[in-house]
Amino acid sequence: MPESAPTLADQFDLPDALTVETGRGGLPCLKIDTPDCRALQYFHGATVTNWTPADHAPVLFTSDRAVYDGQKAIRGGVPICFPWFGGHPTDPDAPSHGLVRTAPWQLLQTARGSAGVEARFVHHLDQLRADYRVTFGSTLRLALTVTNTSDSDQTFESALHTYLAVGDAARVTIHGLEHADYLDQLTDTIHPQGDQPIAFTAETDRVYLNTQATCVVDDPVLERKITVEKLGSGSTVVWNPWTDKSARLGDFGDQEWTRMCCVESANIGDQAVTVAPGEQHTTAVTIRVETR
Ligand code: TA6
Repeated sequence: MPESAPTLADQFDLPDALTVETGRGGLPCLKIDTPDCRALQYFHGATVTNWTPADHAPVLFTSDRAVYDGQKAIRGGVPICFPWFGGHPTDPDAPSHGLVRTAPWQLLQTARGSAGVEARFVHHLDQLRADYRVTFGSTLRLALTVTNTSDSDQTFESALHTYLAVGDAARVTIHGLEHADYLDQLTDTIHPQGDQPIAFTAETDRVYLNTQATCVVDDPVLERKITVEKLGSGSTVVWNPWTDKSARLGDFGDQEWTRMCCVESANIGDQAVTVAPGEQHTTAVTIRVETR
């Protein structure tokens, strides 16, 4: 468990920009408040739960029913799926989406830079180290760097499981993945996306394969476009639970599916990453928003 917020504040607070605070559930978090944006990042899972750039409504969605007990993954923002995505490949008792979204991360550094306020967290697993640098400004930059600290090759999956806030999921379109193939996780079958953008008409749970494409979520209700640009990610996951799955999620409101969609920058399956001893791999995501 990280140290208490007050002791961390002395080391990491940045005047007029960032404070270490006690957040929901008594969990420590970083509160960012600058002319460029307001944001929150919890030590739990290093989960960014809010990013609201100046002159815009919140860009990330976090469920009103999210649980902040220091055990469960926070439902919303940007949970980090690592070192596997979804179910563990061999251990049915292992937690879904890996080990780190439900663990406390260690805050290493806070700093101001030209792109905004930066926070650096780290989390150590047995053979891999995860360094996570987030820059909060007029754009949101997320960089997950995995280092192989063992003496043999290590293969991992990852996803920055980004929940985006939208006015009505049934009316958004997601552009950029035209002509990519996707694995439909609901049927375990592969399909071509074709030349049309993605639109939600039912539960949608797709892993787009072997794509480095930038995605644009076009939201006619909030009259904005959210761009998700990525480097070091070969898969993109698009998810909306729609009605029935929403009703089955205890930490998600039955109607909250209308206010969110996930566009996740990932490395899954054939796009899993293998790093040699001492080597590193970085997935970097930049999220920006513009009025339509
Ligand atoms: O990213 C899509 C997905 O894999 C869906 O299958 C759904 O399970 C979602 O992640 C959320 O997973 P969670 O374990 O947080 O409920």
